[in-house]
Amino acid sequence: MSPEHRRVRVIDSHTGGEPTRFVLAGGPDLGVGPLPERVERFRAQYDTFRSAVVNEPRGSDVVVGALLCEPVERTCVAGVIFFNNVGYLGMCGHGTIGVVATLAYLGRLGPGEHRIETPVGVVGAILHENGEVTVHNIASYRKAAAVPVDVPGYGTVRGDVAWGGNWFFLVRDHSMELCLERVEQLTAFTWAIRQALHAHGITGDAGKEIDHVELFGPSEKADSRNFVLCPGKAYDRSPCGTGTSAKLACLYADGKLREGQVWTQESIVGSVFKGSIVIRGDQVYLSITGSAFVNAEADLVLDPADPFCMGIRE
Ligand code: PYC
Repeated sequence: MSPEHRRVRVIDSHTGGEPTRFVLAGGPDLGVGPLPERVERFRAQYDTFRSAVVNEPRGSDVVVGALLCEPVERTCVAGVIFFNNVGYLGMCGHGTIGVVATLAYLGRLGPGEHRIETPVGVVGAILHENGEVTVHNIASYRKAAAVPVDVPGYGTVRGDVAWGGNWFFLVRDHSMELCLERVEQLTAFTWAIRQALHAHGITGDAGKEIDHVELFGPSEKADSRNFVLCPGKAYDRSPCGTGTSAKLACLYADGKLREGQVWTQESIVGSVFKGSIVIRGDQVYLSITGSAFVNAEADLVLDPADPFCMGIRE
């Protein structure tokens, strides 16, 4: 190992099958200040580091990265910036569960209540004695119901536009069977929806792109099964914490979910999150419970002589 080689300390985990690569040391110095500003610095000056960590040949389209940061709020056990194969996430439910399980694995926190700072706000996290983690997400809400969008090759598709820490288009009425064998068709359908939303200027608040598309169907072991297309075209192996938050905000808006009622959301690979809502003022707050397992501790090696050192990018 020469002095030119750079080491990046990571711990990998998965939450319901969806991987999280937690960067503990060797990441870029993003300075101090609010996390949204540090995300912009990350994007503008160190985006190749994002790609080096999660993209091939070290990672894959599915890997979500989490960069450990000094929190601004002293009551927080950690600050975290989530990123993926194409960019940065506001919040990440499965990733937060993975981060808490990893910090517990390292002995940096124990069972009880903790606070984690993310670019979209502080979230609460309870590590239970049995290893499960409950995330208390930021407020979620439905922006618009049953929005029609003309999707080339599929006709008019209706869905709800909702926020759960990321922007989602949630589709209940479709003819697709939600099973692993159909992942290619499901990906093609949801990608076409995403492109149609963009083409028709259908966005979240402040013109924010809707970069997650979520389909729902019946489940044999939960209240619902989903398929979630993530921003970089990978599908979420977990039931998606922010997607489940968006879903429960819509159910509440439709009068189909009461405060405290538990909703179980199954993913396309069969993993399950439990969710419920609490109302504070006129805001809907979600709790999402799931489990994560650490599956690797490693030093990534960044060799400047490697032509794919910073990952394969489109
Ligand atoms: O669990 O919120 C989530 C998530 C977002 C993207 C992938 N997983």
